[in-house]
Amino acid sequence: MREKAFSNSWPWLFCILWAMMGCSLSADSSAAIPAPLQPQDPEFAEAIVNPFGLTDIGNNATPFFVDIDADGDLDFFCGKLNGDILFAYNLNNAYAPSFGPYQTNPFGLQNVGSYASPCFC
Ligand SMILES: [Ca+2]
Ligand SMILES: [Ca+2]
Repeated sequence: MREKAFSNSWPWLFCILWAMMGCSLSADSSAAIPAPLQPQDPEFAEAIVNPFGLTDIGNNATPFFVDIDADGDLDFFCGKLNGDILFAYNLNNAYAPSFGPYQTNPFGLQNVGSYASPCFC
């Protein structure tokens, strides 16, 4: 009987220890953990226009990035409203991309008439 009473007291003992630890942790952790950001208070860095050497190619641009030369970085394809597809190699690397000059309809691609939208699967 005494053994059973002892085993029944473990949950209570655990709760008491947990509460004691929780009290000390909550006092320390409240100062260390910053308040979570709220969705209504986002902070954005200043906008960068045409980064990585890419320039404005007009309305209805449909960019797509794929590693066409298998060198480990993504290269740039972009469909145009007039049906052309522009292409630029990533001349740097995957971590700091820098794109070369645009080529129009390379690799045997042809103008598709309007609203070109390249996609690689
Ligand atoms: Ca590449
Ligand atoms: Ca490259």
